[in-house]
Amino acid sequence: MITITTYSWVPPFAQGLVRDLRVRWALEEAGLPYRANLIAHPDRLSAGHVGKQPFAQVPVYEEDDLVLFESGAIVLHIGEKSEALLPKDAVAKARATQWIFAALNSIEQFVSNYVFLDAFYANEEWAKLRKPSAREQLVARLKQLSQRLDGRDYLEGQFTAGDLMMSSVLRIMRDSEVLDGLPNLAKYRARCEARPAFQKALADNMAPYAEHAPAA
Ligand SMILES: N[C@@H](CCC(=O)N[C@@H](CS)C(=O)NCC(=O)O)C(=O)O
Repeated sequence: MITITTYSWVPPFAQGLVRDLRVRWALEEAGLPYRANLIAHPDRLSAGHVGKQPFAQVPVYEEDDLVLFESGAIVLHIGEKSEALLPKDAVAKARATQWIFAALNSIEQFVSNYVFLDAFYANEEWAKLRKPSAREQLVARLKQLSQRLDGRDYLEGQFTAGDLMMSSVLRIMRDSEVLDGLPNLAKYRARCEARPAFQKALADNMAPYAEHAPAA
């Protein structure tokens, strides 16, 4: 049985964003059953966990003898198991795969650089000074993505693991209004998130938080 390790509880600003969501979504699209191994946030530092995830983060994916970290590598691995995520045709598969890397390498760093300023450093003077240039860099990248998406529903015409990862990265901006200026990207994110597999994954990602919420 595939096992996904993730946190039993995270603060509200992170709920619905923890990266096990990407993995759960991929498993739902592929129709593969799995179980969740929930750990408390401090337990990410345990020797046992760091042995599986060297950066003391989640998610971790386990399947028989295989232990994987990095959500991109995990989604790629799951994608190999299902044409719902990666086409069999070599060219189509390579094109879908490039979007997984584009999401993680060419977009996510700009999203994180911007969103983290408010999420973690909102009261820091340096963060206030950095915000306009971080936003400018982010918007420049998003405009390029928006142009490429053009009139398509999905980046390569049909939904692939590349869309799963790209829309997951766009989701990190859910509390910002940045996508308001790029309506085709906002609609693209909504289209991806309307998929039943995403909705199931999100419900399962959120369910443990109510049960494990710290006593007030
Ligand atoms: N590049 C990693 C990033 C993993 C990551 O950022 N995990 C976060 C949760 S979404 C985490 O465990 N953060 C805990 C911490 O750094 O304290 C991946 O995509 O799997």
